[in-house]
Amino acid sequence: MTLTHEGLKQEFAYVTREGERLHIGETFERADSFMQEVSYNLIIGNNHEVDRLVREALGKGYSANTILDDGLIAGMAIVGVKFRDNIIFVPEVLISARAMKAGMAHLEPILSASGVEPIGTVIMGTVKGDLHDIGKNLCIMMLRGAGFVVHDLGVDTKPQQFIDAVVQHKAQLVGMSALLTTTMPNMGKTIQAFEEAGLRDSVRIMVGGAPVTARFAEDMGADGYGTNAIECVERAKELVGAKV
Ligand code: B12
Repeated sequence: MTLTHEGLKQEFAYVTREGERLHIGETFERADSFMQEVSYNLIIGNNHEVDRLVREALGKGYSANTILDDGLIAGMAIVGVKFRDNIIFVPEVLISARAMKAGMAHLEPILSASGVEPIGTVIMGTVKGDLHDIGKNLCIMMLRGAGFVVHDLGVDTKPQQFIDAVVQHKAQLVGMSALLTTTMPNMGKTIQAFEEAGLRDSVRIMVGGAPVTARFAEDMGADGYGTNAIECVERAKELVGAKV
């Protein structure tokens, strides 16, 4: 693997599990030294530098997708590993999340700009008890870019809030995000609430978030599942019957 950035080499040393070394290593394999610089600054939480580098990268002709995947998300993968292994704690993760947002602020208008007719209305939210919103926000960005109208309910969204929003906006689709194994069951509870309200047949429901699996999605009665923002868009298109 070609890791040219000295700081990132040291950060990668925190990734010790075989599968993770392979997966994260593959991303850095295709990331050039400039994208590695973006990742490194995200990991150390330097939001001003991430802001500057992302602007510079766009100026140099890097695509928004490349910067997102090979710079920002790749860096966040190492942040996740360090957080899990107690090398860093909540404050450091929040500082990296702030750096991620600084970079995403430049990418969002590009990823969202499509100018196409709306192909459907989606209600998106992170489920009750869960405050993670970076992945959900990425999905929203990509859905808007693909021509969906999206109403964002934010984090810690109760089942009734999803139901009220669907009724208010006459939405065809609901997207739920969960990042904690303890909040995943709240997706199933929200689906149940739609059933109890007599609205289950009038709406399609998709779910996602790092711990969610296809099996779990199926068991709880969701209509679709996706592992990333691209799949979120693909699922949304399938579920509203649009051409993928
Ligand atoms: C950033 C972060 C935080 C930040 C959140 C900031 C924010 N504004 O989001 C803060 C510091 C607040 C935080 C807090 C906590 N966190 Co946290 N956090 C993370 C971290 C490092 C990154 C998550 C992230 O943003 N990933 C990047 C995004 C792009 O990926 P993603 O969310 O998976 O989203 C993608 C896909 O999943 C998919 N997707 C997402 N949603 C949807 C929806 C649909 C419909 C579809 C189709 C697809 C889809 O598309 C997205 C884009 O590609 C993860 C570790 C990790 N690597 O996942 C831990 C992690 C999720 N956190 C964890 C924990 C334990 C916590 C805390 C309980 C810690 C504590 N002791 O307080 C609290 C819980 C707070 C709460 N009530 O929610 C654990 C969860 C473990 C578990 N098994 O449940 C993790 C896995 C860390 C770990 N390895 O231990 N966290």
